[in-house]
Order: sequence, then structure tokens, then C-alpha cells
Amino acid sequence: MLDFKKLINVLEKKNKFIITCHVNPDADALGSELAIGDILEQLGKEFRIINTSNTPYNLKFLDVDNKIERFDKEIHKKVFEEFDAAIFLDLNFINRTVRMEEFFKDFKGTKICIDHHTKPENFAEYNFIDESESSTGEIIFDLLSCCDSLKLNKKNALPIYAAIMTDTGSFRFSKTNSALHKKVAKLLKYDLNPEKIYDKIYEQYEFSRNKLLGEALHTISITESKKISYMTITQETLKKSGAIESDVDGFVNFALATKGVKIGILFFELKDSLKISFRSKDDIPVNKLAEEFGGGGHLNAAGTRLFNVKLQDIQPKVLFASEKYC
Ligand SMILES: [Mn+2]
Repeated sequence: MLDFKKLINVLEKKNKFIITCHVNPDADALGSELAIGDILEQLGKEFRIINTSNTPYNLKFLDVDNKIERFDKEIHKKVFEEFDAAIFLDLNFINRTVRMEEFFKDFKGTKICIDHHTKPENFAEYNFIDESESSTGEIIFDLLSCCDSLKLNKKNALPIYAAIMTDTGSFRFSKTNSALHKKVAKLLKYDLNPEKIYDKIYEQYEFSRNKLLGEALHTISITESKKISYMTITQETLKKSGAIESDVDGFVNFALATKGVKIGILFFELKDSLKISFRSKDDIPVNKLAEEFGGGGHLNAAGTRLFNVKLQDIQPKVLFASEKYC
């Protein structure tokens, strides 16, 4: 169990907090930001939630009070000068803040990292990292539960629920256990509607996103061993579909949904780089596989982003490297 008393202590000593998360935020990152924002409010602190990316359209409903801002050098310069602490959520590498990285490097305030990813970089003064937790949202839940002065409420229950729900693949990944369900049961007391929340996150996509999914599925391939399946999305496909980058979130899972397949891979060509996402079954450590290519992540979900590589050059190398994990 993380030392939450110490975390509260650190929070109590500071007054103005920047809250941020990783590029292309998911519901765990955004939900954790909103929930920690509520905690800071309960502690009587000032905060701004500032992200390098926009909030994906299907997650905007979580930000009920419009608290999340997109980083703008001019607008936020003063905040970086004046605030005395920063909280990093769902990331443990500072470069995952992309456009904000240089501002954080110059930042004079205290840095606090709260996360559940492996292999932290330790860029912060205070690290509260627990790989055994399903999500950063679950860590925030534990923080709320450990301290009598903090309360679960209607406002923080929704973002925490969304964080846990999405990072556990709707309560099915390996860290879904009875303890987690007990926590979720407490959240549900705050009038949450699981059906509606799921619908908003996963069943109200733009049509262009589903067209793109169709294109991606069209490229699905399987290696000779029949244990690795992969899909490819090029910039051209993305542009033609009219979908946006964040729409691709979760596509990789389709590569894993074939009988006998142990590793699913998505090759996604971005404007300036190539993103490779890995998913695996059982105890196949795709975080190790991702590390071979400069990335990282969790045992069953990992990824990397490569610059200055060509898809056709790297793809065979990745597939070859993957075979030895199966
Ligand atoms: Mn997460």
C-alpha cells in the first residue's frame, strides 16, 4: 500500500497545483485528474488541470465543470511561474507531457507523480507508484479512502469509476478482483449508471471512427505461427476516413481477438512518428517487448513511439522480436 498519509502531507504543504497527464489522454488519465482536483478542492487548494492534448470527444462528459484546459504557452506561462506544485497522473516519464515538457523542466515547484505504470523515470520529488493497481483512478480511490478528512462524493465518483472501468477493459483484465469490485460497489452508491457511462465512452463514436475501424480490420494479418496478429493504419487511411488520432484507441484489441493469438499489434502511422501498440494474453510480457523498441507499459498492454523509421522496415523486425515471447 502506498504511503497516502505522506501524500496528503505533501498536498497540505502546497497551495497552487498544476494537474496534468499523458499525451492523448484516456479516461484513466482524465478521470484521475478530475478526482484529484476534487481532493484538492476538499483540502482548500487552488488548481488548474492543463493537458498537452485535447480531451477526446467521447470523454468530455466527464469534465462536468469544464475544468480541463489545453496547454497554451502564452496563456499558461504565468501559471508555471506562480504555482508551487505539479501533479503528474497516469504517466511516469516526463516526455509524455510532450509540449509541456520544457516548462516542467524549468518549473520551480514540487513535482508529485501518481501512477501505475512500470519502470518509473523518477523525474518527480515524490513518487506514488503502484504497479499492482488496476489504474491510476484506483490509486486515487485508495487515497480518498485512507484519509478521514477526504470524502467520496457525487463529483469524484464518476471520474474514478470511468478511470477504473476503462483501464480494466470494463472489469475483465487481470487486476479485476474482489477487492476492486468492492471499491467499485462504493462508487456505484453515488447514483452512477454503468450502462449510460459505457454508452457514452464506447458507443457514441463518430461514424468516421467506425469506418476507420473497418479499414484497420481490413489489414488484419496473422503470422505463420498463428500466435501474432497485427493491423496497420497509415496516415493516408486516417485522412481518408476523416477520423482523428484518438479514435484509434482500443483498435489493437481487435488484433488479439482471434483464437490462438497471443499477441496483438497495431502499427499506427502518425504525422511525425510511428506508434506501435501491443496487447497480449496470459503472462506474455509485452512491456518487455515494447522495451526492446524503446517503449514500455504493462504486462498485457504496452506500446512505443518511433521517430525516423519507415513502417515497412520496422514491421518485420517487430514481428520477428514478438515471436520469441509466444
Ligand atoms: Mn492508466
